[in-house]
Amino acid sequence: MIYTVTLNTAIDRIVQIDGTLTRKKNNKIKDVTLDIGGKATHVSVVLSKLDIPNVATGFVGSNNGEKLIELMELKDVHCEFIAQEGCSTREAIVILDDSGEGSYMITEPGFELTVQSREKLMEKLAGEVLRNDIVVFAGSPPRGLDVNTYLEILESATVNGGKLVIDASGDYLKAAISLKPYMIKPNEYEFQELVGRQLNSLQEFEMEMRKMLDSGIEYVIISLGKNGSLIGHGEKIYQVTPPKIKEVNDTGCGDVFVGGVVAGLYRNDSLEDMIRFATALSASKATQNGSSAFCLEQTKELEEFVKIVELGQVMPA
Ligand code: TA6
Repeated sequence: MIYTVTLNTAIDRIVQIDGTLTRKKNNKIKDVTLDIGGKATHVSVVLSKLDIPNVATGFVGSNNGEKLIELMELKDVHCEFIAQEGCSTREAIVILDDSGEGSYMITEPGFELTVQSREKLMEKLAGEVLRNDIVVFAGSPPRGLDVNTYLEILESATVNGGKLVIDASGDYLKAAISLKPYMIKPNEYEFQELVGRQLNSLQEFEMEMRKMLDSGIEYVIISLGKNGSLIGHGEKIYQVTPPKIKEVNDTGCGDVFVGGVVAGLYRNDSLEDMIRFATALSASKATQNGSSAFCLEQTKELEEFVKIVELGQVMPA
């Protein structure tokens, strides 16, 4: 089974502005829609779309959590969230305009977890996650959750041999590394923060990635936004360039990419097939308005335009 855990779920309010968002001007709204937010939730959307069994868990607030669950069930995601009484799931405001320069994202901090809520989640994960189940933790931690408690939650998913996939940042990512996760997916800035220095060339990234892989992390994936990703597994490190598309909304692209990678792992795809699929899927997401929207037919078409180059290869003379 695959579990996706969103500790700080969100409902995305996608606000489409007429023209370019400008300060000191009455910016007119063209359209407002609600979509799934919170990162690991998006991974579940991808898996469910591909008929891959998965459980979406984490926390919602009892005041409006039903709305998020409704949005997820519309996309056939099986939800087992823990609802904390008297709290509201946060809103993430995503502003799109006609500038073609990407979205603005403004996120609320979310509610503080009670000890009871987090114990419920830990019991659930410790009791249900079996050996070799994949458990994806993605997104920001809830307000006030300290690093040690975050680590305890992660550990609860590993007691019976669950494999951790971590999309986190800062001290939380650093702490997660101590558990030798199966996969990490920082962006380029988060990775540099993790290794504690600025990396000035592809070779420097490659070197640090190799150290991480040698330390026992199976997959080290660095997302580079529009520039694609660096993907390392075993001895191999690839530089991946996505296809050119007309970007509409970049929000959620990284999460959908993780969903594509996890789907590839579940299907036992070759590394190259997995990379190609996840990258094309994420590119398809960027062409859509919604933060959890993508198109599988378009993904198929985009796959052939994904460029994959293996790093560290000695070129024939
Ligand atoms: O990556 C996009 C997204 O999942 C949005 O849908 C939004 O809800 C946000 O990220 C939440 O990110 P955060 O880092 O605050 O957990």
